[in-house]
Amino acid sequence: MHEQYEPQVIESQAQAHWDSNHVFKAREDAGKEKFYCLAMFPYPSGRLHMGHVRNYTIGDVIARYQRMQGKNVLQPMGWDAFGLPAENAAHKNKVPPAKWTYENIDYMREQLKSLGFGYDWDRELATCRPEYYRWEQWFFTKLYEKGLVYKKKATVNWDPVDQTVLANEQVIDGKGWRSGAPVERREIPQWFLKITDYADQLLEDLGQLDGWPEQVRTMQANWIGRSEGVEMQFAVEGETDPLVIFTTRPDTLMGVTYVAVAPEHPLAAKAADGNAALAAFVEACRHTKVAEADMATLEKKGMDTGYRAVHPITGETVPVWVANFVLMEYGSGAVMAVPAHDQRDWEFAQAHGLPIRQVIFPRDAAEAVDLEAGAYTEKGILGESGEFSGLSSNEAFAAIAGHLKNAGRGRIKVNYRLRDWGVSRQRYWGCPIPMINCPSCGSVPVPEEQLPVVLPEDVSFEGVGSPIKQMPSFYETTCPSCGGKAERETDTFDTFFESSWYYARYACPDNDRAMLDERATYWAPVDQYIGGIEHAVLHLLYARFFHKLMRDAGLIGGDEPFKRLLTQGMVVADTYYREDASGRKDWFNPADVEVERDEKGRPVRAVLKSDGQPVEIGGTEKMSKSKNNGVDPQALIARYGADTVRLFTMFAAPPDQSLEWSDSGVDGASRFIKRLWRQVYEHVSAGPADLVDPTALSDAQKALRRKLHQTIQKVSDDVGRRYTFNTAIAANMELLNELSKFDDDSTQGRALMQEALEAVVLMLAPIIPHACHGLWQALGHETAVIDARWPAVDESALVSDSIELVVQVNGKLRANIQVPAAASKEQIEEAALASENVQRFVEDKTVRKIIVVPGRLVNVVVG
Ligand code: HQ5
Ligand code: ZN
Repeated sequence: MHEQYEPQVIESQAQAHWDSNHVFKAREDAGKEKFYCLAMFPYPSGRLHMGHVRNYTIGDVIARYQRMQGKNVLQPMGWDAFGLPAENAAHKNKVPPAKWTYENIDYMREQLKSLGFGYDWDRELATCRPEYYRWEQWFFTKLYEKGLVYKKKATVNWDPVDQTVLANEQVIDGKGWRSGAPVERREIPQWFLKITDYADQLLEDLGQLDGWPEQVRTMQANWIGRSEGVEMQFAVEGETDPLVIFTTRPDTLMGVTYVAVAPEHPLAAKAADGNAALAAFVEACRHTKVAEADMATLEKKGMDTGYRAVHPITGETVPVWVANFVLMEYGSGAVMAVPAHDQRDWEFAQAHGLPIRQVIFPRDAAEAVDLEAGAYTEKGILGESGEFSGLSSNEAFAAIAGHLKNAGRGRIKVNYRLRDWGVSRQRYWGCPIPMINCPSCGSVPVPEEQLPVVLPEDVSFEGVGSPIKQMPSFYETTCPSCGGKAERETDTFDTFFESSWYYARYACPDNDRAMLDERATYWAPVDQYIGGIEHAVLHLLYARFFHKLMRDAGLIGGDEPFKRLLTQGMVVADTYYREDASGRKDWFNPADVEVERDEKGRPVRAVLKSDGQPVEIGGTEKMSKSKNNGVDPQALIARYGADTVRLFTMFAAPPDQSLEWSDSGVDGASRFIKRLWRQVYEHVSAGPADLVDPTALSDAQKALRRKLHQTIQKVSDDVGRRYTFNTAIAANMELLNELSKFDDDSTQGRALMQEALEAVVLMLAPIIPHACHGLWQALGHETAVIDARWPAVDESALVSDSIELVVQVNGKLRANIQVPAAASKEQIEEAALASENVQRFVEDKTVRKIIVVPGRLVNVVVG
């Protein structure tokens, strides 16, 4: 063993051992309990971010811990390789997206390897490879045959800079999430997956996910948005087709004063025909840059169509308006408006002078309702509602639904907020959608034997738009159905398509005959999934949906893909800047700044190292390029070694909290490993140690051994159940402190030191696996620590064999004594009287009586 801890040497030795022995190769073994540990695979963006390091360290610690429990562990890694960044880089650097992507993968793979993560690299996959995406193309055609895929023209969020459709949650404050450009609404033909067919299951099965954070389950439930209501028909005067309208508040039906339709509604188009002003309004709405998220705060614009709708109960007619706040994609594109009891309807009515009719009254007659100030949206008692007056809102729900049903004009319906998943993207760097458009047959799926539809990788990336849309060699084809000339679909899949099933493909990435095989059933579900909260809604919902689709196609077992979910917090760091006269901020990297801190470690003053002049302190924020507060993991690995980086990221915060970057924390982590190394070095330098003989220990030795096993107990719980790795590390640090003070060269003393150091090395092995590899060898083991088991708690070491009693003299506390746990009454009395303090108070008095309360106290009565 080297006296000095040399991370570079140790780490390459440990990694060489793992590599040459293929220790992380996972094999299906029905005789062993499996554990599938998965961290969300990265976009190959160029270099690892500290956030990745944190995410993957958490996963690796859990995987290594489970391995030490004797489980058959699978921990794979791969690349979410399609997507916009590669295209952006291609434009910027004039390299094809494929080349950029593969180079990044090669670089980042080396980074992951240098961190010592225990991946089964034989299962590595990249979603941009035809071996991978051919199967999602195949699956898509199967879903098409099942009727779970359809094409429709739809209004989409259009990002005019990135030239692509955005999902609703990619629109932030009406702007594209990457480009920041104001989003427009457009209508284009799109492919959709019928996720709404699974809405009820996706909601219901959340009940199985008790290993998920409550917050994420709630987000999913809200996104699915189940509501019960009534769907009814409002006839339109002079028209054959009625308006179909859904409401969750049928109790307010008697308060309808108008009906509103979306600008894209057919009735709006019909009304606009020959009404130039209305046509202009409808056209203006089409170009209004507004996303769904902003609908609530939108200025309520509208125009009367001139049509009149017939109230399904009273038979009265109300005007039909076109309104910009009604979305064609939600429900039928028509809503009944009850301005007295819906705030949006109220705002619209106020803006356009429409009547407001109150039909819901507070239960408490004393409660005031001010319809001048806004809508009254509470439930209550119906009034001005004909035969329904006097009913509560809940009673009225049933009564009005029943009335409509009997009249053949409505029914109770469950509605979901969830929309079908639009998977088309007008981008190049994605998986080609395997469909052919034939002038005579329409949409025809690419037959299985013609799959995969390979995306050409060698493309020039000069112009705007997708190169394959300008490449006849790609899109010109013949129709598989009639043999005539036809064109391929040139849209590609949303990249969430690839990430929806990768977890299953890791089970059998080499299968070139099937999407999945029985190995997927062996490994599914993922026992522990680890990733960022940014994927709480979409990725996780789509993956859950895909799992059910694959289950229903007989490809995999179980209902859910991810049994347990851990969402790790962000990595944040201090920010520093200078502001110029125009208010523009120039951000400086923390590495280039000299900081003075207060006793709590908060920065109070900072100067730029290069010029010694002050910079402003901007607070802690998520590490980002824009604030230049990122710390490059590579530089840290080079300086301290991977174990220090791993230890710091696990020690600085519990995994679900944000982690504040601190250079001194990194130093501290490095010092701790050195201290551990030193302690082991000193111990083994004195030669081999015996095994502990628990019956031969002194009191001090017993106390230390108790501390050791208490630590094992706590750390096992922290790592195995609570996932509070920070407190597990702290407990080991505390134990090591005790060990360094334990100066005992006796045979049992050295045996105990050996036992304790071994336990520390085992407990830290998942976190600092390289150092522990070296230390385990140094402690005299032939086999490597990677093959060792997690230390067991020796229950007998936990029980203390002496107890403390308080001794009173005439009822006054005079002393504390230690007696053997098994001491007899006579022995206790003897020990109490022998205590110096007790003797002082007894002096020459006569002991009348001694009362012993077992386990608690002794009272000596003198007089
Ligand atoms: C983090 C950072 C950066 C990343 N490919 C997708 C993805 O998010 C995942 C798919 C399953 C949809 C975390 C992030 C995620 C993992 C990979 N991370 N802080 N890729 N600054 O490269 O915590 O939350 O962006 O779990 O690393 O991130 S990724
Ligand atoms: Zn055809």
